[in-house]
Amino acid sequence: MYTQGLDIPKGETSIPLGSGESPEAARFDAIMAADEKIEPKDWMPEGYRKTLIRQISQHAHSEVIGMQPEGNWITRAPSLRRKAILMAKVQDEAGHGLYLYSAAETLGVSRDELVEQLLNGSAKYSSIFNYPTLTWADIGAIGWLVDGAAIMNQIPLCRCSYGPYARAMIRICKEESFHQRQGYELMLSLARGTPEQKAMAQDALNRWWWPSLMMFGPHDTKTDADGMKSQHSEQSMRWRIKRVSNDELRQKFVDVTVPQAEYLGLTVPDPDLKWNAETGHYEFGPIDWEEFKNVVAGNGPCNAKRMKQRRAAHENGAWVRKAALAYAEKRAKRQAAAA
Ligand code: FAQ
Repeated sequence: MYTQGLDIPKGETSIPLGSGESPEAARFDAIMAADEKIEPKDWMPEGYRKTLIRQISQHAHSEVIGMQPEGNWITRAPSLRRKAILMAKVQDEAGHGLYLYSAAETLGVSRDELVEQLLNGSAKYSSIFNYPTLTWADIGAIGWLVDGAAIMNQIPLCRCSYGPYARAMIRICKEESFHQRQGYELMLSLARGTPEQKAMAQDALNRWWWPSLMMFGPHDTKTDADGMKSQHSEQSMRWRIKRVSNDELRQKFVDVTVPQAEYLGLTVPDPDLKWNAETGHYEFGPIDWEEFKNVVAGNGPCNAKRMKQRRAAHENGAWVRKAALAYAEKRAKRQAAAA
């Protein structure tokens, strides 16, 4: 059974593509070289398959766990319009989880196995969803910053070399774009509202800014004193799973988002933030990787709560899975009898 983590067979990490030793591997290499898609029935290196299962399943888990911080506000949305928008958004996240579990299943792993890995703690989900949504402005900040970061990361995944993942990402990105806009619009309403509402928006930006930068994952190279470095990027980029590195995406996000904060009249909580006219990019202060490691290790503000709620939802949904299975069996029997 597939387990999470860097479980790539020895020797394969240093091989750029399929290795070219067999006709199938040579074909894999040719598909990569032509920048075409690998499909489920194509031969693929074991490391490629495992890397995809790891990334796609972590992504699926993130979408599903990501419903919790926002779901927390559905009953307290300040108007019917805001409630309808939020409900639609949270439902979209569930849909994203489903497309992604389905894409992962094409790699020969079952959804049950993947869910089990999440529930037993061997699979990760995005660090960002372990932070609390304390005020209504947090819903705006999630849409603007978290969905904004998610789109930045996911647009290049539409060109991922694995067909089912790339195709799932195209639809997901369209929906994420609506999510980002509704978040920004919510922040704009608050920023143009009463002084208390503007302060609430600023407070949400203060709390979500740094965790949003952490979402992109560790640095590409070992630049930090604590040695945080992306382990998978190099190989994943050779396999054209990742098309743009963690740091490049983070920088793009900062460059796009800082002017948006200025338009809102809000201050990005980073005293080191400054425009560099020579590079054409914003420079920003150091990321607290200790906080990131701590959250990923399960010790963030809401990890225990998120997993408790996810386990309860799984247990409470057991009858639905049982009923769906019984129905499928009944239909299959009927169809067999009719044939
Ligand atoms: N949190 O070597 P790398 C969303 C782990 S969806 C936790 O750079 P990789 C929509 C990483 O897994 C948000 N762990 O890894 C939404 C690895 O550990 P492992 C999710 C993280 O895979 C909005 C280790 O660190 N998006 O927001 C994180 O090449 C609102 C080393 O890292 C995706 O999953 C993190 N932030 O690059 C929903 C997008 N970052 O597995 C609801 C697809 C890194 O060896 C509401 N995923 N780690 O144990 C990706 O693009 C990549 O997997 C990265 C990480 C970029 C996240």
